[in-house]
Amino acid sequence: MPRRPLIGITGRRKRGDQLVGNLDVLAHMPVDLYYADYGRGVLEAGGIPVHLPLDVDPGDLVPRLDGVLLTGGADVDPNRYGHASTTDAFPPEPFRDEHECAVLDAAYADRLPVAGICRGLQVVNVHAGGTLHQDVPTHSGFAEPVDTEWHRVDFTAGSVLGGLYGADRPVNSLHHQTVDELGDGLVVTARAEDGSVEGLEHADLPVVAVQWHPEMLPTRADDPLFAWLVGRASGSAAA
Ligand SMILES: [Mn+2]
Repeated sequence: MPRRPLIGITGRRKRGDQLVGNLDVLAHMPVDLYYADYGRGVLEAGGIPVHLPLDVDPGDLVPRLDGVLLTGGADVDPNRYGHASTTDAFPPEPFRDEHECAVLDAAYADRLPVAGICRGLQVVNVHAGGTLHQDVPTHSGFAEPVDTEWHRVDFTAGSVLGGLYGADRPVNSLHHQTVDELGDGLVVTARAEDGSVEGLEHADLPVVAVQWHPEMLPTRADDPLFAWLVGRASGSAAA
């Protein structure tokens, strides 16, 4: 690979007092963080992960990247898709919603490859005008180890995800929301056995998103989604 592509990784904001063992005097300080396994997946696929701080204007930073990974996290604020909130299990972080929608605006403007994982898939859908089911407990495997194979996913033949993963595969399931109405320009290319949306692609842009967490599975180092993202970001069109 002639040049290892830079992949921007989004994250969330906490307060110092939400970090176990942190100094009391730092309790009010903002902390930006993301789970390192997202970065490891990018590294193992040959890319270089860079964190996108929430205070940076995505319009300034995203055009300097080669690709973007939208990561998991809290619920998208239902106000963003015109619904009243019906759950407080994972309170929204509207600041992050705003930031990630601006990241997508900038990435789409430059046709950068975008991968979404879990909340990332949901942000892609809401950004495109779609809506979410706010609580789907049958997909909330939060009490089991994170690599537990929770349900099967079936992929659409001929789609990007179908090309990456084949006909089907077992996945983990660490989400309590799913896609309801599909956003403009998006195509569902993976579903769980109960019909829930587990994968999306954009009809015209290099955007692929999954509802499960490939970075938490033992197959992470060889996961095709990370390979697709880094491959597209390096211009080698892996899929
Ligand atoms: Mn699921």
